[in-house]
Amino acid sequence: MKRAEGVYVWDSEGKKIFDAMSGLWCVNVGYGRQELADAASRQMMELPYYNSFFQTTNVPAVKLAHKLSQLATPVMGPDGERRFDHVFFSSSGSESNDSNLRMVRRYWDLMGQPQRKTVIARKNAYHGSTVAGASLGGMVGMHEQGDLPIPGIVHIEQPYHFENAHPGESPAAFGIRAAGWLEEKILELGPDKVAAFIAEPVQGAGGVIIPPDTYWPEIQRIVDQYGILLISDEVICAFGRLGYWFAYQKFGYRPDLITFAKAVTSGYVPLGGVMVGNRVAQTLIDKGGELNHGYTISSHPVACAVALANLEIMEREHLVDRVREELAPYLARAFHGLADHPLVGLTETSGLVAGLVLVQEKNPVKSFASELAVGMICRKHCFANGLIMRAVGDRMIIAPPLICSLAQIDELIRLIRHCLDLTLNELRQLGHMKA
Ligand code: PXG
Repeated sequence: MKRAEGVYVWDSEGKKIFDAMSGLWCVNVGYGRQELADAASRQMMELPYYNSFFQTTNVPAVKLAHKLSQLATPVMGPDGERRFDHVFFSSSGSESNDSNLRMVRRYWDLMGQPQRKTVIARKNAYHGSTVAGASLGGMVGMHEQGDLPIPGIVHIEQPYHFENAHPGESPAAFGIRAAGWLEEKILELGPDKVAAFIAEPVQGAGGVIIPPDTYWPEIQRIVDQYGILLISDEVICAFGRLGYWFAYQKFGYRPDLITFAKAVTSGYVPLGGVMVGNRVAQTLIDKGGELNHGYTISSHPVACAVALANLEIMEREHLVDRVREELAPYLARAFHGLADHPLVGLTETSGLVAGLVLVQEKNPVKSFASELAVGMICRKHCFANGLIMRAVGDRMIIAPPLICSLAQIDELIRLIRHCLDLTLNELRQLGHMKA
């Protein structure tokens, strides 16, 4: 890719492409924002770098931590208020989840329960590419390379109704049953051995897997009952993607740790981090003293300055409210309109993420043989026709920038339909679909 503006990127042959993936789920304010370049340049001249070890910090980092803690509004629960007054900065989602694993284990050591080591995660989850990130993630293809997961990380099945529900099981009933897999795993391991549960509010890289409404409340009940920490990995879902600053606000649960990265700077410069809830923060600080953890680039002043400017744009342009009130309902209506296409077996949206499943037959549903890699056929047509849409198996997914106009959403849906038609034609020619 060579250059970009708004929701479009241009490749090295000069071809204009609708970037319906916001880069990689991150360019929420769109491309070409002068303000972000200015913020970086100003900060580079004022203080390009200083470390945050040895009791030092820098002005943009303090301001950004304060801003983020205001956006991560407190939630009330049976054990009191969960507040997010502390932020640990890193440069990526992976490093943030590595930090989470260390903080969680340190927390339980300080609580006098060092045997609580195991973190429960989910199959098909994505939590990063470092050793801890890939171990927490549930991607078989990553586990196969490098002898992962590391000990002390186990996985339960994902809440994917389309694949994992019993015939005729309602989404509501399935959501409760899927959350129950967490309870089963806790009981199997022994509740006094379990440190935390980590999950994405909506699984992104796994193919936009949207849990039924009943799932998160039941997960909250279970983590409360067994007293385990809850890590909400919001690397994709935070900063307006689902119509809220943070996704726990949409689903109404109470995380202890919130992973963020990507759209905190709209991807313009690398920055990630963890919002550390009061339960963990107080223990780490009051009982633990110094936490021997940090990166050279933690709290990078330029990254923090760009993040502040990015959040300012989002506030000034009311992007989060706009997603929730206008764009998400508009996209949902338009995207569900694709369900009449012969290839489309399911359409789902949440905020500004959406996924559809390519199927060979719709009634009853018959999936394509996986060797056909039908998603890759569709993706090839998308790329060739000016549309970036991701394929995850047979699921085609999008996460467009939050600055999309309604006309651009219409344009996006037209492009998707056109590429579905081309895919259908190719599959017919190959004899995999009835003419
Ligand atoms: N958690 C989640 C939920 C993510 O989506 C990470 C952690 C890791 O962040 P870093 O910054 O270390 O990459 C991610 C990253 C895909 C894809 O195929 C998604 C991600 C990364 C690479 C590919 O959709 N998400």
